Parts: sequence; structure tokens; C-alpha cells
Amino acid sequence: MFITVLAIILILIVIFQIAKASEYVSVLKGEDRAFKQNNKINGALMIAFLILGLIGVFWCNHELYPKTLFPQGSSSVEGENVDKLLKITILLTGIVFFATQILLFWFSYKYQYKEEKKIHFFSHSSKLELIWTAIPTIVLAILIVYGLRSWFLFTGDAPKNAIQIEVTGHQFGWTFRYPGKDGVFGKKYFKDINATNELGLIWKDSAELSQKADPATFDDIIMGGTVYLIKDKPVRFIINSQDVIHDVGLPQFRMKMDAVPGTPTTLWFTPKYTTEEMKKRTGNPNFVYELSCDQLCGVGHWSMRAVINVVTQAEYDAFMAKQKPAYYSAFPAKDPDNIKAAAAVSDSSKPVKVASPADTTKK
Ligand SMILES: [Cu+2]
Repeated sequence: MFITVLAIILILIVIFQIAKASEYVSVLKGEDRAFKQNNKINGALMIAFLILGLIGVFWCNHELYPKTLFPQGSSSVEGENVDKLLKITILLTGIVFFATQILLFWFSYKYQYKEEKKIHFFSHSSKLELIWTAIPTIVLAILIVYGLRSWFLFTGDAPKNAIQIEVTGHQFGWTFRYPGKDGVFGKKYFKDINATNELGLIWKDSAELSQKADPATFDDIIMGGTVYLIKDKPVRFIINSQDVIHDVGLPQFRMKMDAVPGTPTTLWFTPKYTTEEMKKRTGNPNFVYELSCDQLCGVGHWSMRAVINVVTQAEYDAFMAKQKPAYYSAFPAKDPDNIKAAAAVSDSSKPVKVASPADTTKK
């Protein structure tokens, strides 16, 4: 650190000394000669800067492109459109970038001051203005229309067979809710939020809040940290926030949506590969799909990360069969398993009927 700062200071001193020396030289040589010589040096530097700059562009691209998620391809079917759009945009802006940068520096060199050169002056050209207005307008309009089509696709109605998951952001973490066997998300109310009921599901009758318990909440499954999705099956996220604006960022799926307090947002997509398949595709045995908060939301923003586990339908069914509705964690006395166990203890004098394997696999 110290050496770097020292080097920068020394370089600045050297530049200052050179500038001072060249000032004395120009006084000795005469203003006119110095002016012409400076012009030449600046012209040559423009070309050097152009070449070094372009080498830098290629070098950065060569070094950094493999580290991006681009070469991996989209992990969702709908995200392929996003990649395609991004490629077209990079190609178009790339062409404009190279054309303008080359012309900018080349012209600075070529049209440097020379006594014998005459300036061509014109105040206005309608034709030129029409060209440089119309072409970008048409190109951008096409890009926007194409982009909006993708946007309306994955923010619009999800296919009928899509699984529904509610995603709730809060400072600082994500909570996921599955609707349970009835396929209906039970109602919630913010005044019901407490330590055991983090989403405020309406589990109990309340005269004070003048509401009746919603039976649809009883089978809702809640999880934090990791969410499970099925390969090749569309999933629809219904996104909420309990405090400030967060953002559901799904880089591998090429999806992203704000979590806005009081205004649910949605998006849907179809995962293409399971997490296990992605481990092989990326050659990374620790690969996980990531859900990161893409909206700076406070001091713990960096920690707002959840893991998405994409599995096969069979693995998903097996996992879901093991999940208990959040209602039973809050009210263990209502849990059928606990009721059964309690009954078995009180009936211990009678022989207990053991369920055969055929019974347990039956749905
Ligand atoms: Cu956040």
C-alpha cells in the first residue's frame, strides 16, 4: 500500500517536472514551433491510447467473460429469451462502441492542426440529423418491443400446472410458503405476526381483530433458507415484503423481481436442470442455485441469500411428504401425529395396530 502511494506521488512529480521543463523549452524555441510539436505528440498519443484501449477491452473480456454466468447458459426455459436479448444488445452496442471509439481517436490524429489545411464549415445538415435520430430510434424500439414480450411472458399468467410458492422478504432473510394439500394459500394479517407466526397466518379466531381462523392456513408449509423446485415444471413466485423494498434475484434463471411491501408481484419460470445436473454441467461439486436480494435494503443486505434446490418430481414428492404444516409447530396439540401418539400411550393395555408398509405408502 505504502509503496503504491509512493509510486503514484513520484509519477505525479515526474509529470509535473516534465511539464515545467517543456514550458521552458517552448519559451526557448518560440511559441509557434512548440505548438506544432505538441500537436504532433498529442496526435500520436491519441493513436497509442486507441490501441492500448482496444487491447485492454479484449484482455478484460478474455479474463472476465469465463467468470460470468453467461457461458453457463440460462437454467430456465424463459430465461433463454433474456440471454438472446442480452447478446443482441451487446452485439449492437459493441458495433457502435468500436465504430465511435475508432473514429474519435483516428480523427483526432488525422485532422490535427496543419497550416495548409482548410476547415470545412457547415452549420446544419437535416439529412445527417435524420439519419442519426431515425436509426437508433428504430433499433431501440425493436429491442424494447422484444424485451417487453419476454417481460409480459414471465410476469403474466403462469401455466395451469405451475407450482405456486409465496416468497416473503424481510430484513434480513427470505421465507417461503407452499399452499399445502388444498393448493390454497390461507389468508394472513399483519397484526397476527409474532415469534411463532412469522407470516401472520390467520390461525385463530380473534374477537379483537374481528376475524375467524382461516382453515386454508392449517396445511400451509413454511420454510426458510432453502426452497425446493421441480425440474421441467413451471413455478410461480408470489413475492411480498414485510418491511422495505427487497428484490428476488435469480441469476442462474435470468429472473429478477422487486419485493414491494403491500403490493404482491409475481414471476414464473421453468427450471431446466436439477441442482445435481448443474454440479456436473459447471464442474463445481458445491454448485447451488442462489436467490440473492438484488436491492440494497439495509445493513444486513449482504446476508439476504437463500438456496434453491431443483429436484426431480419423485424427489420433490418424497421431500414434501416429510414436511409438516407450520400450524402444527405452533399448535402441537392439533398435530394428528401427536394425537395418535397420545392415544397409543393411553391405550397401551390394548395391542397397538402397526401400519403395514402398504398403508404408509398409500396417499
Ligand atoms: Cu433485501
